[in-house]
Amino acid sequence: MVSHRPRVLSGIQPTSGSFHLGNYLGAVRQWVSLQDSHDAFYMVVDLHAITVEQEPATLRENTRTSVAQLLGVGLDPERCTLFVQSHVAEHAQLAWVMNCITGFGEASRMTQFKDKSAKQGADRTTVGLFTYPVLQVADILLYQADQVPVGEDQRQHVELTRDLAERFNHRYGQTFTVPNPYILKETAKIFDLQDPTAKMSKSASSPKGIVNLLDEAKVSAKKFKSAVTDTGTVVSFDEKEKPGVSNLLSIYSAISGRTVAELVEHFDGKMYGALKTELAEFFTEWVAPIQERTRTYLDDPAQLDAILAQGAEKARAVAEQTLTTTYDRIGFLPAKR
Ligand code: AQP
Repeated sequence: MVSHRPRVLSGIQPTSGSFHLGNYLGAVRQWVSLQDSHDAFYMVVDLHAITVEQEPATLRENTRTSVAQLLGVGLDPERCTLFVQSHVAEHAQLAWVMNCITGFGEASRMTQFKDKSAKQGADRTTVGLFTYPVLQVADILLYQADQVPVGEDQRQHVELTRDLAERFNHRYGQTFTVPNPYILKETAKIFDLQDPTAKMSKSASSPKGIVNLLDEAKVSAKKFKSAVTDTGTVVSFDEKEKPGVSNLLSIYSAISGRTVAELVEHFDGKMYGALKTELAEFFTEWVAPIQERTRTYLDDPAQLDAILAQGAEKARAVAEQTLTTTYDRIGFLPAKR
């Protein structure tokens, strides 16, 4: 059946044993809500993960845990296409084509590469990390996605996708949909609890500022309670003057569904400690069913495999079509079998 709903595509790396709140609030939560209004394609991007060294058994385990978490937070394989990137060979194939129309200078301007390679040092930085954004371009264009739900840190990569889609279309004729980023302002960037000027990130120097969905709830509660807050005592939302308190309010608002204004009123006359304690308690209750559902999926590997097989088949059907058209436009001879 041909869907006339706009299409969304997004991915998440299996580079950790758990998603953190930044991944969830910045991206994955939107994936769940877009399932009903959009023709949604979501994947665990294991090809992206190997741009830094991965231990094979850990990568396998993290890939399964990522899929289980996506199901645990509410993705429904009947309402979206959920798959693992390496199960669809066309990602790597289209990435090569995209590599060949990307300028070296253009790729060198990607800030995430600059940050990550600076942290890792030249000797440990791979060519794969350099071309990571181009693989991401291929991921998006393969599915002719209209929108890409991601956090703010991915905006530049979606811009690159737009540029390359337009370049290809201009050179070879209309082939790719030019996508738009789908970034929710309120949760575009969740900050580290210990350093509220830096994004919550699994490669942060200390785990104390990162809240993981699958950590024991009491560990996360402790992190909320010892979050760095700001000078003053009044609970108010001011990202410049009160980045710590504002980050806690954004998180609380996003997981509770209450507006920031409502929360500020609720904490009127109370100190920062009250906000931290209440958020820690709320989070504990909120995360329990997610953990429970994730565990249920992890306990049934055969079911996970079946979901992924079905997802890959649906994804391949679209990806094959795009790649065939792309190869033809470029001038590759069709392969006769
Ligand atoms: N702090 C964040 N706030 C909002 N959104 C975020 N995302 C990541 N961190 C935040 C969004 O999560 C999605 C999946 O990202 P990924 O698989 O690329 O994960 P990542 O970027 O590897 O996660 P980290 O923690 O940021 O890892 P490192 O430290 O390795 O860079 C994306 O849509 C991303 O925007």
